Amino acid sequence: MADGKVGTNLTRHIYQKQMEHPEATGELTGILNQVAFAAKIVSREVNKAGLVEILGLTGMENVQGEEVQKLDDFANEVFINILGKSGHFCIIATEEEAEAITVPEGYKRGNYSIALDPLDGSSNIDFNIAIGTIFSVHRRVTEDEGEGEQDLMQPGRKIIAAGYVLYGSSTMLVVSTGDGVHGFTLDPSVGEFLQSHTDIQIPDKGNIYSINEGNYPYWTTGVRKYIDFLKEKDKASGRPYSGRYIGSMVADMHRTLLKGGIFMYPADKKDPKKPGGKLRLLYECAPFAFLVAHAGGAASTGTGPVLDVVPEDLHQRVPFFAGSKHDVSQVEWFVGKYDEDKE
Ligand code: AHM
Ligand code: MG
Repeated sequence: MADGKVGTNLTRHIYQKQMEHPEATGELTGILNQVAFAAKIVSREVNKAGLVEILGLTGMENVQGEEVQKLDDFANEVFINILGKSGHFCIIATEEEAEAITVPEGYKRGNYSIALDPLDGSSNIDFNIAIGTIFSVHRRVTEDEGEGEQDLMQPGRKIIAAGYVLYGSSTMLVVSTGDGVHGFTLDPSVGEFLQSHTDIQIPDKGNIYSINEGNYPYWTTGVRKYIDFLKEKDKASGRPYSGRYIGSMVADMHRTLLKGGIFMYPADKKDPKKPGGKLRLLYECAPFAFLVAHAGGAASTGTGPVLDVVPEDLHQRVPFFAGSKHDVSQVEWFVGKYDEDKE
């Protein structure tokens, strides 16, 4: 039987942090609670996903005669609904929606903006492989209605809170409000996120690289040479780096945060319409850049910090290299040496 000792849950953790800053308004506590609430609902559906196939296929009716929604559409709606009506936000952008979303009629317009990818890892959703939610929060900079998009178009440097939810073998929420990176694991029996990781720090150097190597022919010379280099004997360990690639950024970055090494999605020449690679600045790269920076790591576009990129478009894509400081500076060196022409 349990001994009755209970760790800290997410709410208490944020509340304690808030007490350390008497000037805090408590809004961040409210924001993270609302994100956690939405994440619990999405987590419940993710866990049932395999059964949906048995009950009725997406877009068709299940046995109760209800329409079964696609999981990513469901997650998108849950987050928009909960966050839009929370009173904390003036504007919301999600990877699923072409335009930013304003607060519904009758609800308070808050002091923050939030950008999120409600369910990242779309290619893994149907296969019982880890997927996730990514989010970042900025303080509102506009005063008037109608100017809202500017509240989203702020660089990662100005993020005040970011995090992700990993729907894996357990559901985890990892978050930073600029005061360390902390992890909470969902105990489904009590419906609470309990603190499981305190002050996550990325090792300065890792021995794992994570990239979709099928794109090798489409990369620049610098990136190709860097990957070739990682396959040579590493001076520190006497063996080449190991490759690990799940294809869900949240899962690959979670491992990178805990074990070190480097996660990459470089620009490639596969699709001329996507010169910045695949990953989106607002929903994927900037939040993770903020988290790795607060865990003692680094995130780069290959030529500079991701945190300094000022968004020009809601759905802008940027090349992304993130993880251990040593590894990120090494890829920057290869890019600097071989990719001056940017091919
Ligand atoms: P998504 O937003 O459509 O899910 O795409 C983003 C995902 C990331 O989670 C992952 O790192 C990447 O796409 C994988 O892409 P690829 O299949 O090209 O390797
Ligand atoms: Mg995504």
